[in-house]
Amino acid sequence: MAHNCTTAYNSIVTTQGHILHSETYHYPLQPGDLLLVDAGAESQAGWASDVTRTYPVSGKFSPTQRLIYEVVLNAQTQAIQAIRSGVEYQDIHLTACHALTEGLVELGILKGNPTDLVDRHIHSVFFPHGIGHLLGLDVHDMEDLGDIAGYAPGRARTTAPGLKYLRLHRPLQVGMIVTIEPGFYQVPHLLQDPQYQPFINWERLAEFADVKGIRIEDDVLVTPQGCEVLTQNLAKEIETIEAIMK
Ligand SMILES: [Mn+2]
Repeated sequence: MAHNCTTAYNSIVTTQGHILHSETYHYPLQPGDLLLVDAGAESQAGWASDVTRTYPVSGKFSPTQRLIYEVVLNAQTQAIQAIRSGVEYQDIHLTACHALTEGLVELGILKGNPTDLVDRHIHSVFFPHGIGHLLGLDVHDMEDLGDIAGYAPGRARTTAPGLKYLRLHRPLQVGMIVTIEPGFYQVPHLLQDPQYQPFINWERLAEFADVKGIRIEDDVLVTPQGCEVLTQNLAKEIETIEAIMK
């Protein structure tokens, strides 16, 4: 508002981060909660931004929140580092899926070999959406036209659980702006899905009950040299967030 912007879409501000696209705010903030804030400005000329951060209501992440946050942040960092012209956006998505899965195996939440787990789309139990989308005059730019802009000619959505929500399936080009927004969510109906059961360590997962949903989202411009994170000034490291909240 200070810069004469409006919101680019209905903000998601919630302690129930596992409810994707929730636009209701009926939950009082409790000290142990995480507050997920997905809110972006739209400039006077109509250009959209799309940013998500996840904050500990108390000002300090709990040890379990910290562990999962670091896994999500590492997945996001690895995905951003892989961005350059010519790279398939789907491979950026898979880079994040792999990093996330590897982290969850290391924490003892998922059982198995990370590469096998991603091949079998098991990561989608905790990360059930795509890594991001095109950003422009609309927040999901051109999606009102279906996948015409998002999918290269001859490509169509798959039905595979780990890929079907991918909103962009093209090689990246200089000048594109994409979002990179991996997350971790405990969605009850997905956790109950039989296909995932053999791969989840329930006893271990129960220790992470205070992590309902974490997402970290930045807007990234593809440049001739690689990429530029346009939203990098908004803190996302645990130490920085806790210092600001102090
Ligand atoms: Mn987004």
